[in-house]
Amino acid sequence: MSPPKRQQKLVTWQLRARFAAELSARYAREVPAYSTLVEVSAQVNRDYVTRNGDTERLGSLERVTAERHGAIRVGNPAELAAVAELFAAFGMLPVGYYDLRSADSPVPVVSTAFRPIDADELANNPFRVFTSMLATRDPRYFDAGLCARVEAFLARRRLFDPALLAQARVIAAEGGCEADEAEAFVAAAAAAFALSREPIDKSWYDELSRVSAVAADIAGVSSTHINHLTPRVLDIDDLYRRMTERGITMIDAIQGPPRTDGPDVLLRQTSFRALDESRQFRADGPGGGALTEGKLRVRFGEVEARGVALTPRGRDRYDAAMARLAGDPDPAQVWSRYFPSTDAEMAAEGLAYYRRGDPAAPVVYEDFLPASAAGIFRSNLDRDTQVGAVSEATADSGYNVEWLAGALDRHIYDPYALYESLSQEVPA
Ligand code: OOG
Ligand code: NI
Repeated sequence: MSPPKRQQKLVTWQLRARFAAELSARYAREVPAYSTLVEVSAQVNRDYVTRNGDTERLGSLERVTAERHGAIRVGNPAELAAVAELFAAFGMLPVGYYDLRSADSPVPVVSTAFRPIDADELANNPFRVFTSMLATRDPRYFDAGLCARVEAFLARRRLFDPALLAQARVIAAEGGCEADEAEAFVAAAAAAFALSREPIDKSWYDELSRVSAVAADIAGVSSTHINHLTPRVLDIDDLYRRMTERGITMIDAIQGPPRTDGPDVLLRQTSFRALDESRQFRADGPGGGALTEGKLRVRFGEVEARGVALTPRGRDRYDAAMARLAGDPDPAQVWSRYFPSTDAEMAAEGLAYYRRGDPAAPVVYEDFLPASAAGIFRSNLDRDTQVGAVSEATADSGYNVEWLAGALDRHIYDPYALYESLSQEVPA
């Protein structure tokens, strides 16, 4: 008799790494420019290591090379709660609250980021997903009639198989699962974020597009999808140059802080538009209406570089510097009036988090920036509706971090509290 096959258990971070890898493989098959981006990113990172030799400072080369963030958009609190349930199986918990309606270029969503929070989990695989929910209660975008129709549409669709969510709950509670089960679970979870090939109801999609392209992308279709996956590079200026040389038009300047000789802080990002993709549209008419081929651009490419996490004091400084930078011909010079040029001074002035105060051990910024996020949203739209300034009456329409915690029935982690505790941890 042969001995029973010993099953190998996969723990949370291994599931998360597989989930990220599976999403990445799927995205690469469908969005060719993404494959190019991943390839060029890996080269940039290898060359950076060769040039500098100092790469472990902001995470191991292994971590950085596998590192991705994704973005998804959902329609209502129930969908967001389902996402939270699924991601919990991968050790991805909601961190932070972003209200992109109050960005310079407003988008009708409120968002959080699902990500690991512990030092070892982050070191093993920091996969994170920026997750936005349509703000249907905001009357600047949705009048009462449209709000009701959007909510009814959303209530009828189902983003995830209930069996998948039930399995996610068990895996989250047990901190992993057997290898066999993992394979099917990861595949099913990744498949839930594929771009739907179902025909799109043209008049409904167009009506929502007139409100906001983001509203149409979220509530004009029957499912959610990964709209970008972002690799991380150690030198984003180098990446930008190389992508441009390869003939890929990067749409933006690099968002976030300028390049300086000092320590990298927070997050710098840039993106490019993906190509049009063919989709089927259903015209109105008796019996459902005829199908026609159309084009949509809903998926794009983005890349990022991460630096040290700023303290609230550092963040205030950052916001002040960014306000002064706008349009200045010499951004690095402006920057130097706000930030010192060494980690030692950053640490001494309490501007950024370092492990046990050691300037050689920065705590990496793991989150997002509302201004870049809104910029990323907008730069990938053909056009979007401009709304008026926020009035007192509609300032938040009841959305805020407490509301989000209640809607998810989960704690929303405060990024600063997490960085603070990472900075105090005794290294293993
Ligand atoms: C999310 C945009 C935010 C980022 O990197 O700031 C984001 C979206 O387009 O859905 O991913
Ligand atoms: Ni992004």
